[in-house]
Amino acid sequence: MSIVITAFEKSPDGGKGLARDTRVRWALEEVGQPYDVRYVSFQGMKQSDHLCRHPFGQIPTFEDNGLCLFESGSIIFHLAERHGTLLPTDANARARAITWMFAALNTVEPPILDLSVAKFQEGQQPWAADRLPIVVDRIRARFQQLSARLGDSEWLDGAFSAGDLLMVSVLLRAKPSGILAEFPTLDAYVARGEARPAYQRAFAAQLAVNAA
Ligand code: GTB
Repeated sequence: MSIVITAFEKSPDGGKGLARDTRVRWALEEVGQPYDVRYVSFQGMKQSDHLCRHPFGQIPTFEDNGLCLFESGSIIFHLAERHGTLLPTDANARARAITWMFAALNTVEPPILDLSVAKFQEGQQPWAADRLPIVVDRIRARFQQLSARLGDSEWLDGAFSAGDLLMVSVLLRAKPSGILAEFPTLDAYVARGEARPAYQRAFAAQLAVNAA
């Protein structure tokens, strides 16, 4: 087995699969590539042997035959390009699927991440209670737009792609807050992603390590 990824020694989410190694595991399962996992602690991530793999001292990373990558989006893009099935072969359809990968990471994920910051990093600030509804409303506005675009479609643009894999992964992070459930179209879309056998295998693999 030559692919090695990194993941939290113990994810703070206790097995909910919300850390970003899960999306990489999911992509590896979708493309049928076996992998090993090197587990790292928060302290270990900041040590030189991890920093040489990840300049920002984070997980996940990906190594395969001398290639070392970081950033979950780039790892999934690499897997999709190298192993097929996660990106269409038609050039225009492929460009649209890649567009959805960027949309997931650049347009939908930031307001969701902002909620974690507002709750867990800024929660004690005197202005936190005023800011929280603003942050939540930004997520709702994005979800409204995404929901309108998805409509009755099964996936974002034709067959399931790396764009869907990233979008579902990003949306999952909004599940614990209850905001995802406010959008039945997106809730059902995420459930379709979670029902995929490859996702189930990825989820089970991280759960085996992270369950409290
Ligand atoms: N843009 C990078 C990517 O997409 O790969 C972001 C990588 C990143 O944020 N990694 C996080 C990390 O290593 C883990 S996933 N953090 C440690 C550090 O920065 O020191 C983020 C995450 C963490 C915890 C939960 N959770 O408990 O629910 C969810 C997501």
